[in-house]
Amino acid sequence: MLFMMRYALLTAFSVFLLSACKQDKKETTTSTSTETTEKQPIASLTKSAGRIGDTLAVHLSEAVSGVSVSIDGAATTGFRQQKDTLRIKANTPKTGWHQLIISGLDAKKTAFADTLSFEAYSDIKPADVDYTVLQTYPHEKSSFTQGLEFYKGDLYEGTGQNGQSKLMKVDLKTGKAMQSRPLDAQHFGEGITIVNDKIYQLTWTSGVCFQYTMDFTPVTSFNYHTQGWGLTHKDTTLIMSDGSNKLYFLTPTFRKTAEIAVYDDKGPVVNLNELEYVNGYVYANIWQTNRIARIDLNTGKVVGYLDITKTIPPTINATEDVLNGIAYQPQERLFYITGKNWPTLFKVRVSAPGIPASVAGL
Ligand SMILES: [Ca+2]
Repeated sequence: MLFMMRYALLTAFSVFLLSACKQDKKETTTSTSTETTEKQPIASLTKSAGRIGDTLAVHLSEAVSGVSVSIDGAATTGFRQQKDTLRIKANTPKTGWHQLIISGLDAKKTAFADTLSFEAYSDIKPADVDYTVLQTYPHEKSSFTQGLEFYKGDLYEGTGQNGQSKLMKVDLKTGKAMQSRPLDAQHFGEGITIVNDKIYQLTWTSGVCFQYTMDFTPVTSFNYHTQGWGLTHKDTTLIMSDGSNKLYFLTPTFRKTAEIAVYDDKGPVVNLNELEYVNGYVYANIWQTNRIARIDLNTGKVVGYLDITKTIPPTINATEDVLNGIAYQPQERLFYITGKNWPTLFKVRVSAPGIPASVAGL
């Protein structure tokens, strides 16, 4: 009996010890994790968007010392500290979102590093790009234009709408299709471009780009995870839009290699649609507007806008049948523009400060 009581006491004591140990461990763990999670950032941006070259104001919640600043991983000396505010020059070469890291010693002389983000708008006021209509050509009113491009002197067009989407080689003088291939009804055709005798045609929401030979025989197809809107190319790099303010750079087999975010001096320029690459710039139709943006591919900045309001055919339903279709004819150095279901294709000469005569055909 005595033995059993001793055993019971010993067992109870052991259980108490074990649970006390567990409790200690639990408390220690809790206290450590609380300390880590409750550490608030010291640095915060009072305004997270501004133009390139603007000064960003970073509020500091306590007295800090030995401050270092980096933008996109590169240390910068372009900042000064005034009491509880850091003033940092937003000198980024490209528009879009950038990473800002503020590090140093906090009030207790403990190292801190806070990561912030800021959005850089363009520092350029876009120029007004003027134009002159040199000639008009008929355009099929049944063509819901989504892609337009010259290749080796011939005009190619891709059209949209489920059940009506086509790839066409168009006779410029008559506007009639010389060659035409319909897409299956489940696909809504979008932008086209031609690289090394291979035609690429995007689809809007199918996530598929079709590739054809020059006689419109399907070769293969590629998949992507965004919507498909506009398509053009620089050398063998495909450039694609998806309705956002992004342009994506892709290999000929649709592997993404880079992207840029397009901004003017007022903010992101969304709804980038049909595209045309010419000498370092992409010309982009902006969906549901009468404007074409001229975009510097090195910076993401819109450097000019071409507004074609005065040229819109009066008979069209301007809310649906929007401007969409830009093709550059390199031999003539002239642009051809049209819209969805427009009766006319316009040959135009463009002119603006910064557009060299070799592009504008001046
Ligand atoms: Ca085009």
